[in-house]
Amino acid sequence: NAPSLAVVGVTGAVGQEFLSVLSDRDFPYRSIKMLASKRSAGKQLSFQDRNYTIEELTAESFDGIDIALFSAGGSISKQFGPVAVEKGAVVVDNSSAFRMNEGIPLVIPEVNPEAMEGIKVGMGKGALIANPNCSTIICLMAATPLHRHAKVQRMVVSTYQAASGAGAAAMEELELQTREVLEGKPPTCKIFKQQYAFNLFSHNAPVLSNGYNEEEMKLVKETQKIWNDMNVQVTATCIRVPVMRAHAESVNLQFEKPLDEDTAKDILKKASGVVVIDDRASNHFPTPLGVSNKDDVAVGRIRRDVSQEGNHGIPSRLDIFVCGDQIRKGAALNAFR
Ligand code: 11C
Repeated sequence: NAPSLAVVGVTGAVGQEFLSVLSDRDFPYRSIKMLASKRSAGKQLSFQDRNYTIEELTAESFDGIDIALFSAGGSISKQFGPVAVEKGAVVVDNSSAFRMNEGIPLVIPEVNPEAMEGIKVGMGKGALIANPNCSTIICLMAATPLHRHAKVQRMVVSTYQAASGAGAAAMEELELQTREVLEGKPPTCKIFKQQYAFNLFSHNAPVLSNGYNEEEMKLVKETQKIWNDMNVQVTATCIRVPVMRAHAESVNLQFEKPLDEDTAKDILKKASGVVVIDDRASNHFPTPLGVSNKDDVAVGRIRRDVSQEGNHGIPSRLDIFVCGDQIRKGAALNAFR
């Protein structure tokens, strides 16, 4: 019996991508409820040759729902996630609201599917699964196959994050500002406080007392939870770049055991959800545009870290460069595997 679905935040960038992924994967369902805020309620939405009326999200929205896909921000998840679970739905929540809660599985299906063990859809027994932050998903899709082989001790991540991570309105702002700047007009700054087109800046998440911003600390803490290893050392610098919908990340990995670049390349070529683009001769490597609208994360620039030359010649540090579609693998697709 195919499940009944609810998409919460269906008008947002991730909500729309949930629908694309449902369609692309021919995901079976018997009914689907399109849920959003009061502002969007009553609007029409066409999906798979059917017209739907967007409904206002209320506690009653989840009566008879088997799977609820949430992407409407943390406060909506906090308010309605537990209600949906109480009513027997399996909630996949894309917000940060419950990610670090003990007992809530934080899952990348290719990395730690075991964390979802025991959760069953359509049995009337609700559960909540948290989707990690997009930059964590993209990073760990590439780092985990190597971690399984040689155990990561320390990881240094630098991100180049797209507009889509800040939502559909930020994508519109990037497009509008680009036009404005080219026309010599002052850029409209509504979502971000500063000019975004032809610029880049430190990630817009709040900066914490330790000097890291929240986005950076998500990479630290989510990695430790997903890998179930509180000792793995992670540091990150997160930057917003004027790219539309795919994140790029430079990752330096220090392993416990030796791992040379050829072995690493072979491991990544066999990894599910990963493609290797690493053509040194023609300087061809992953790009955000190249992975846009794609399911797989692309990895390249796989090379030995030369700063370890003095390390008794033991190849145990590598640099890699990863790109992944933020909306698709970084959010919507991750909910489906
Ligand atoms: C970004 N990753 O690219 C962020 C946005 O915890 O789900 C998503 C924040 C989150 O800006």
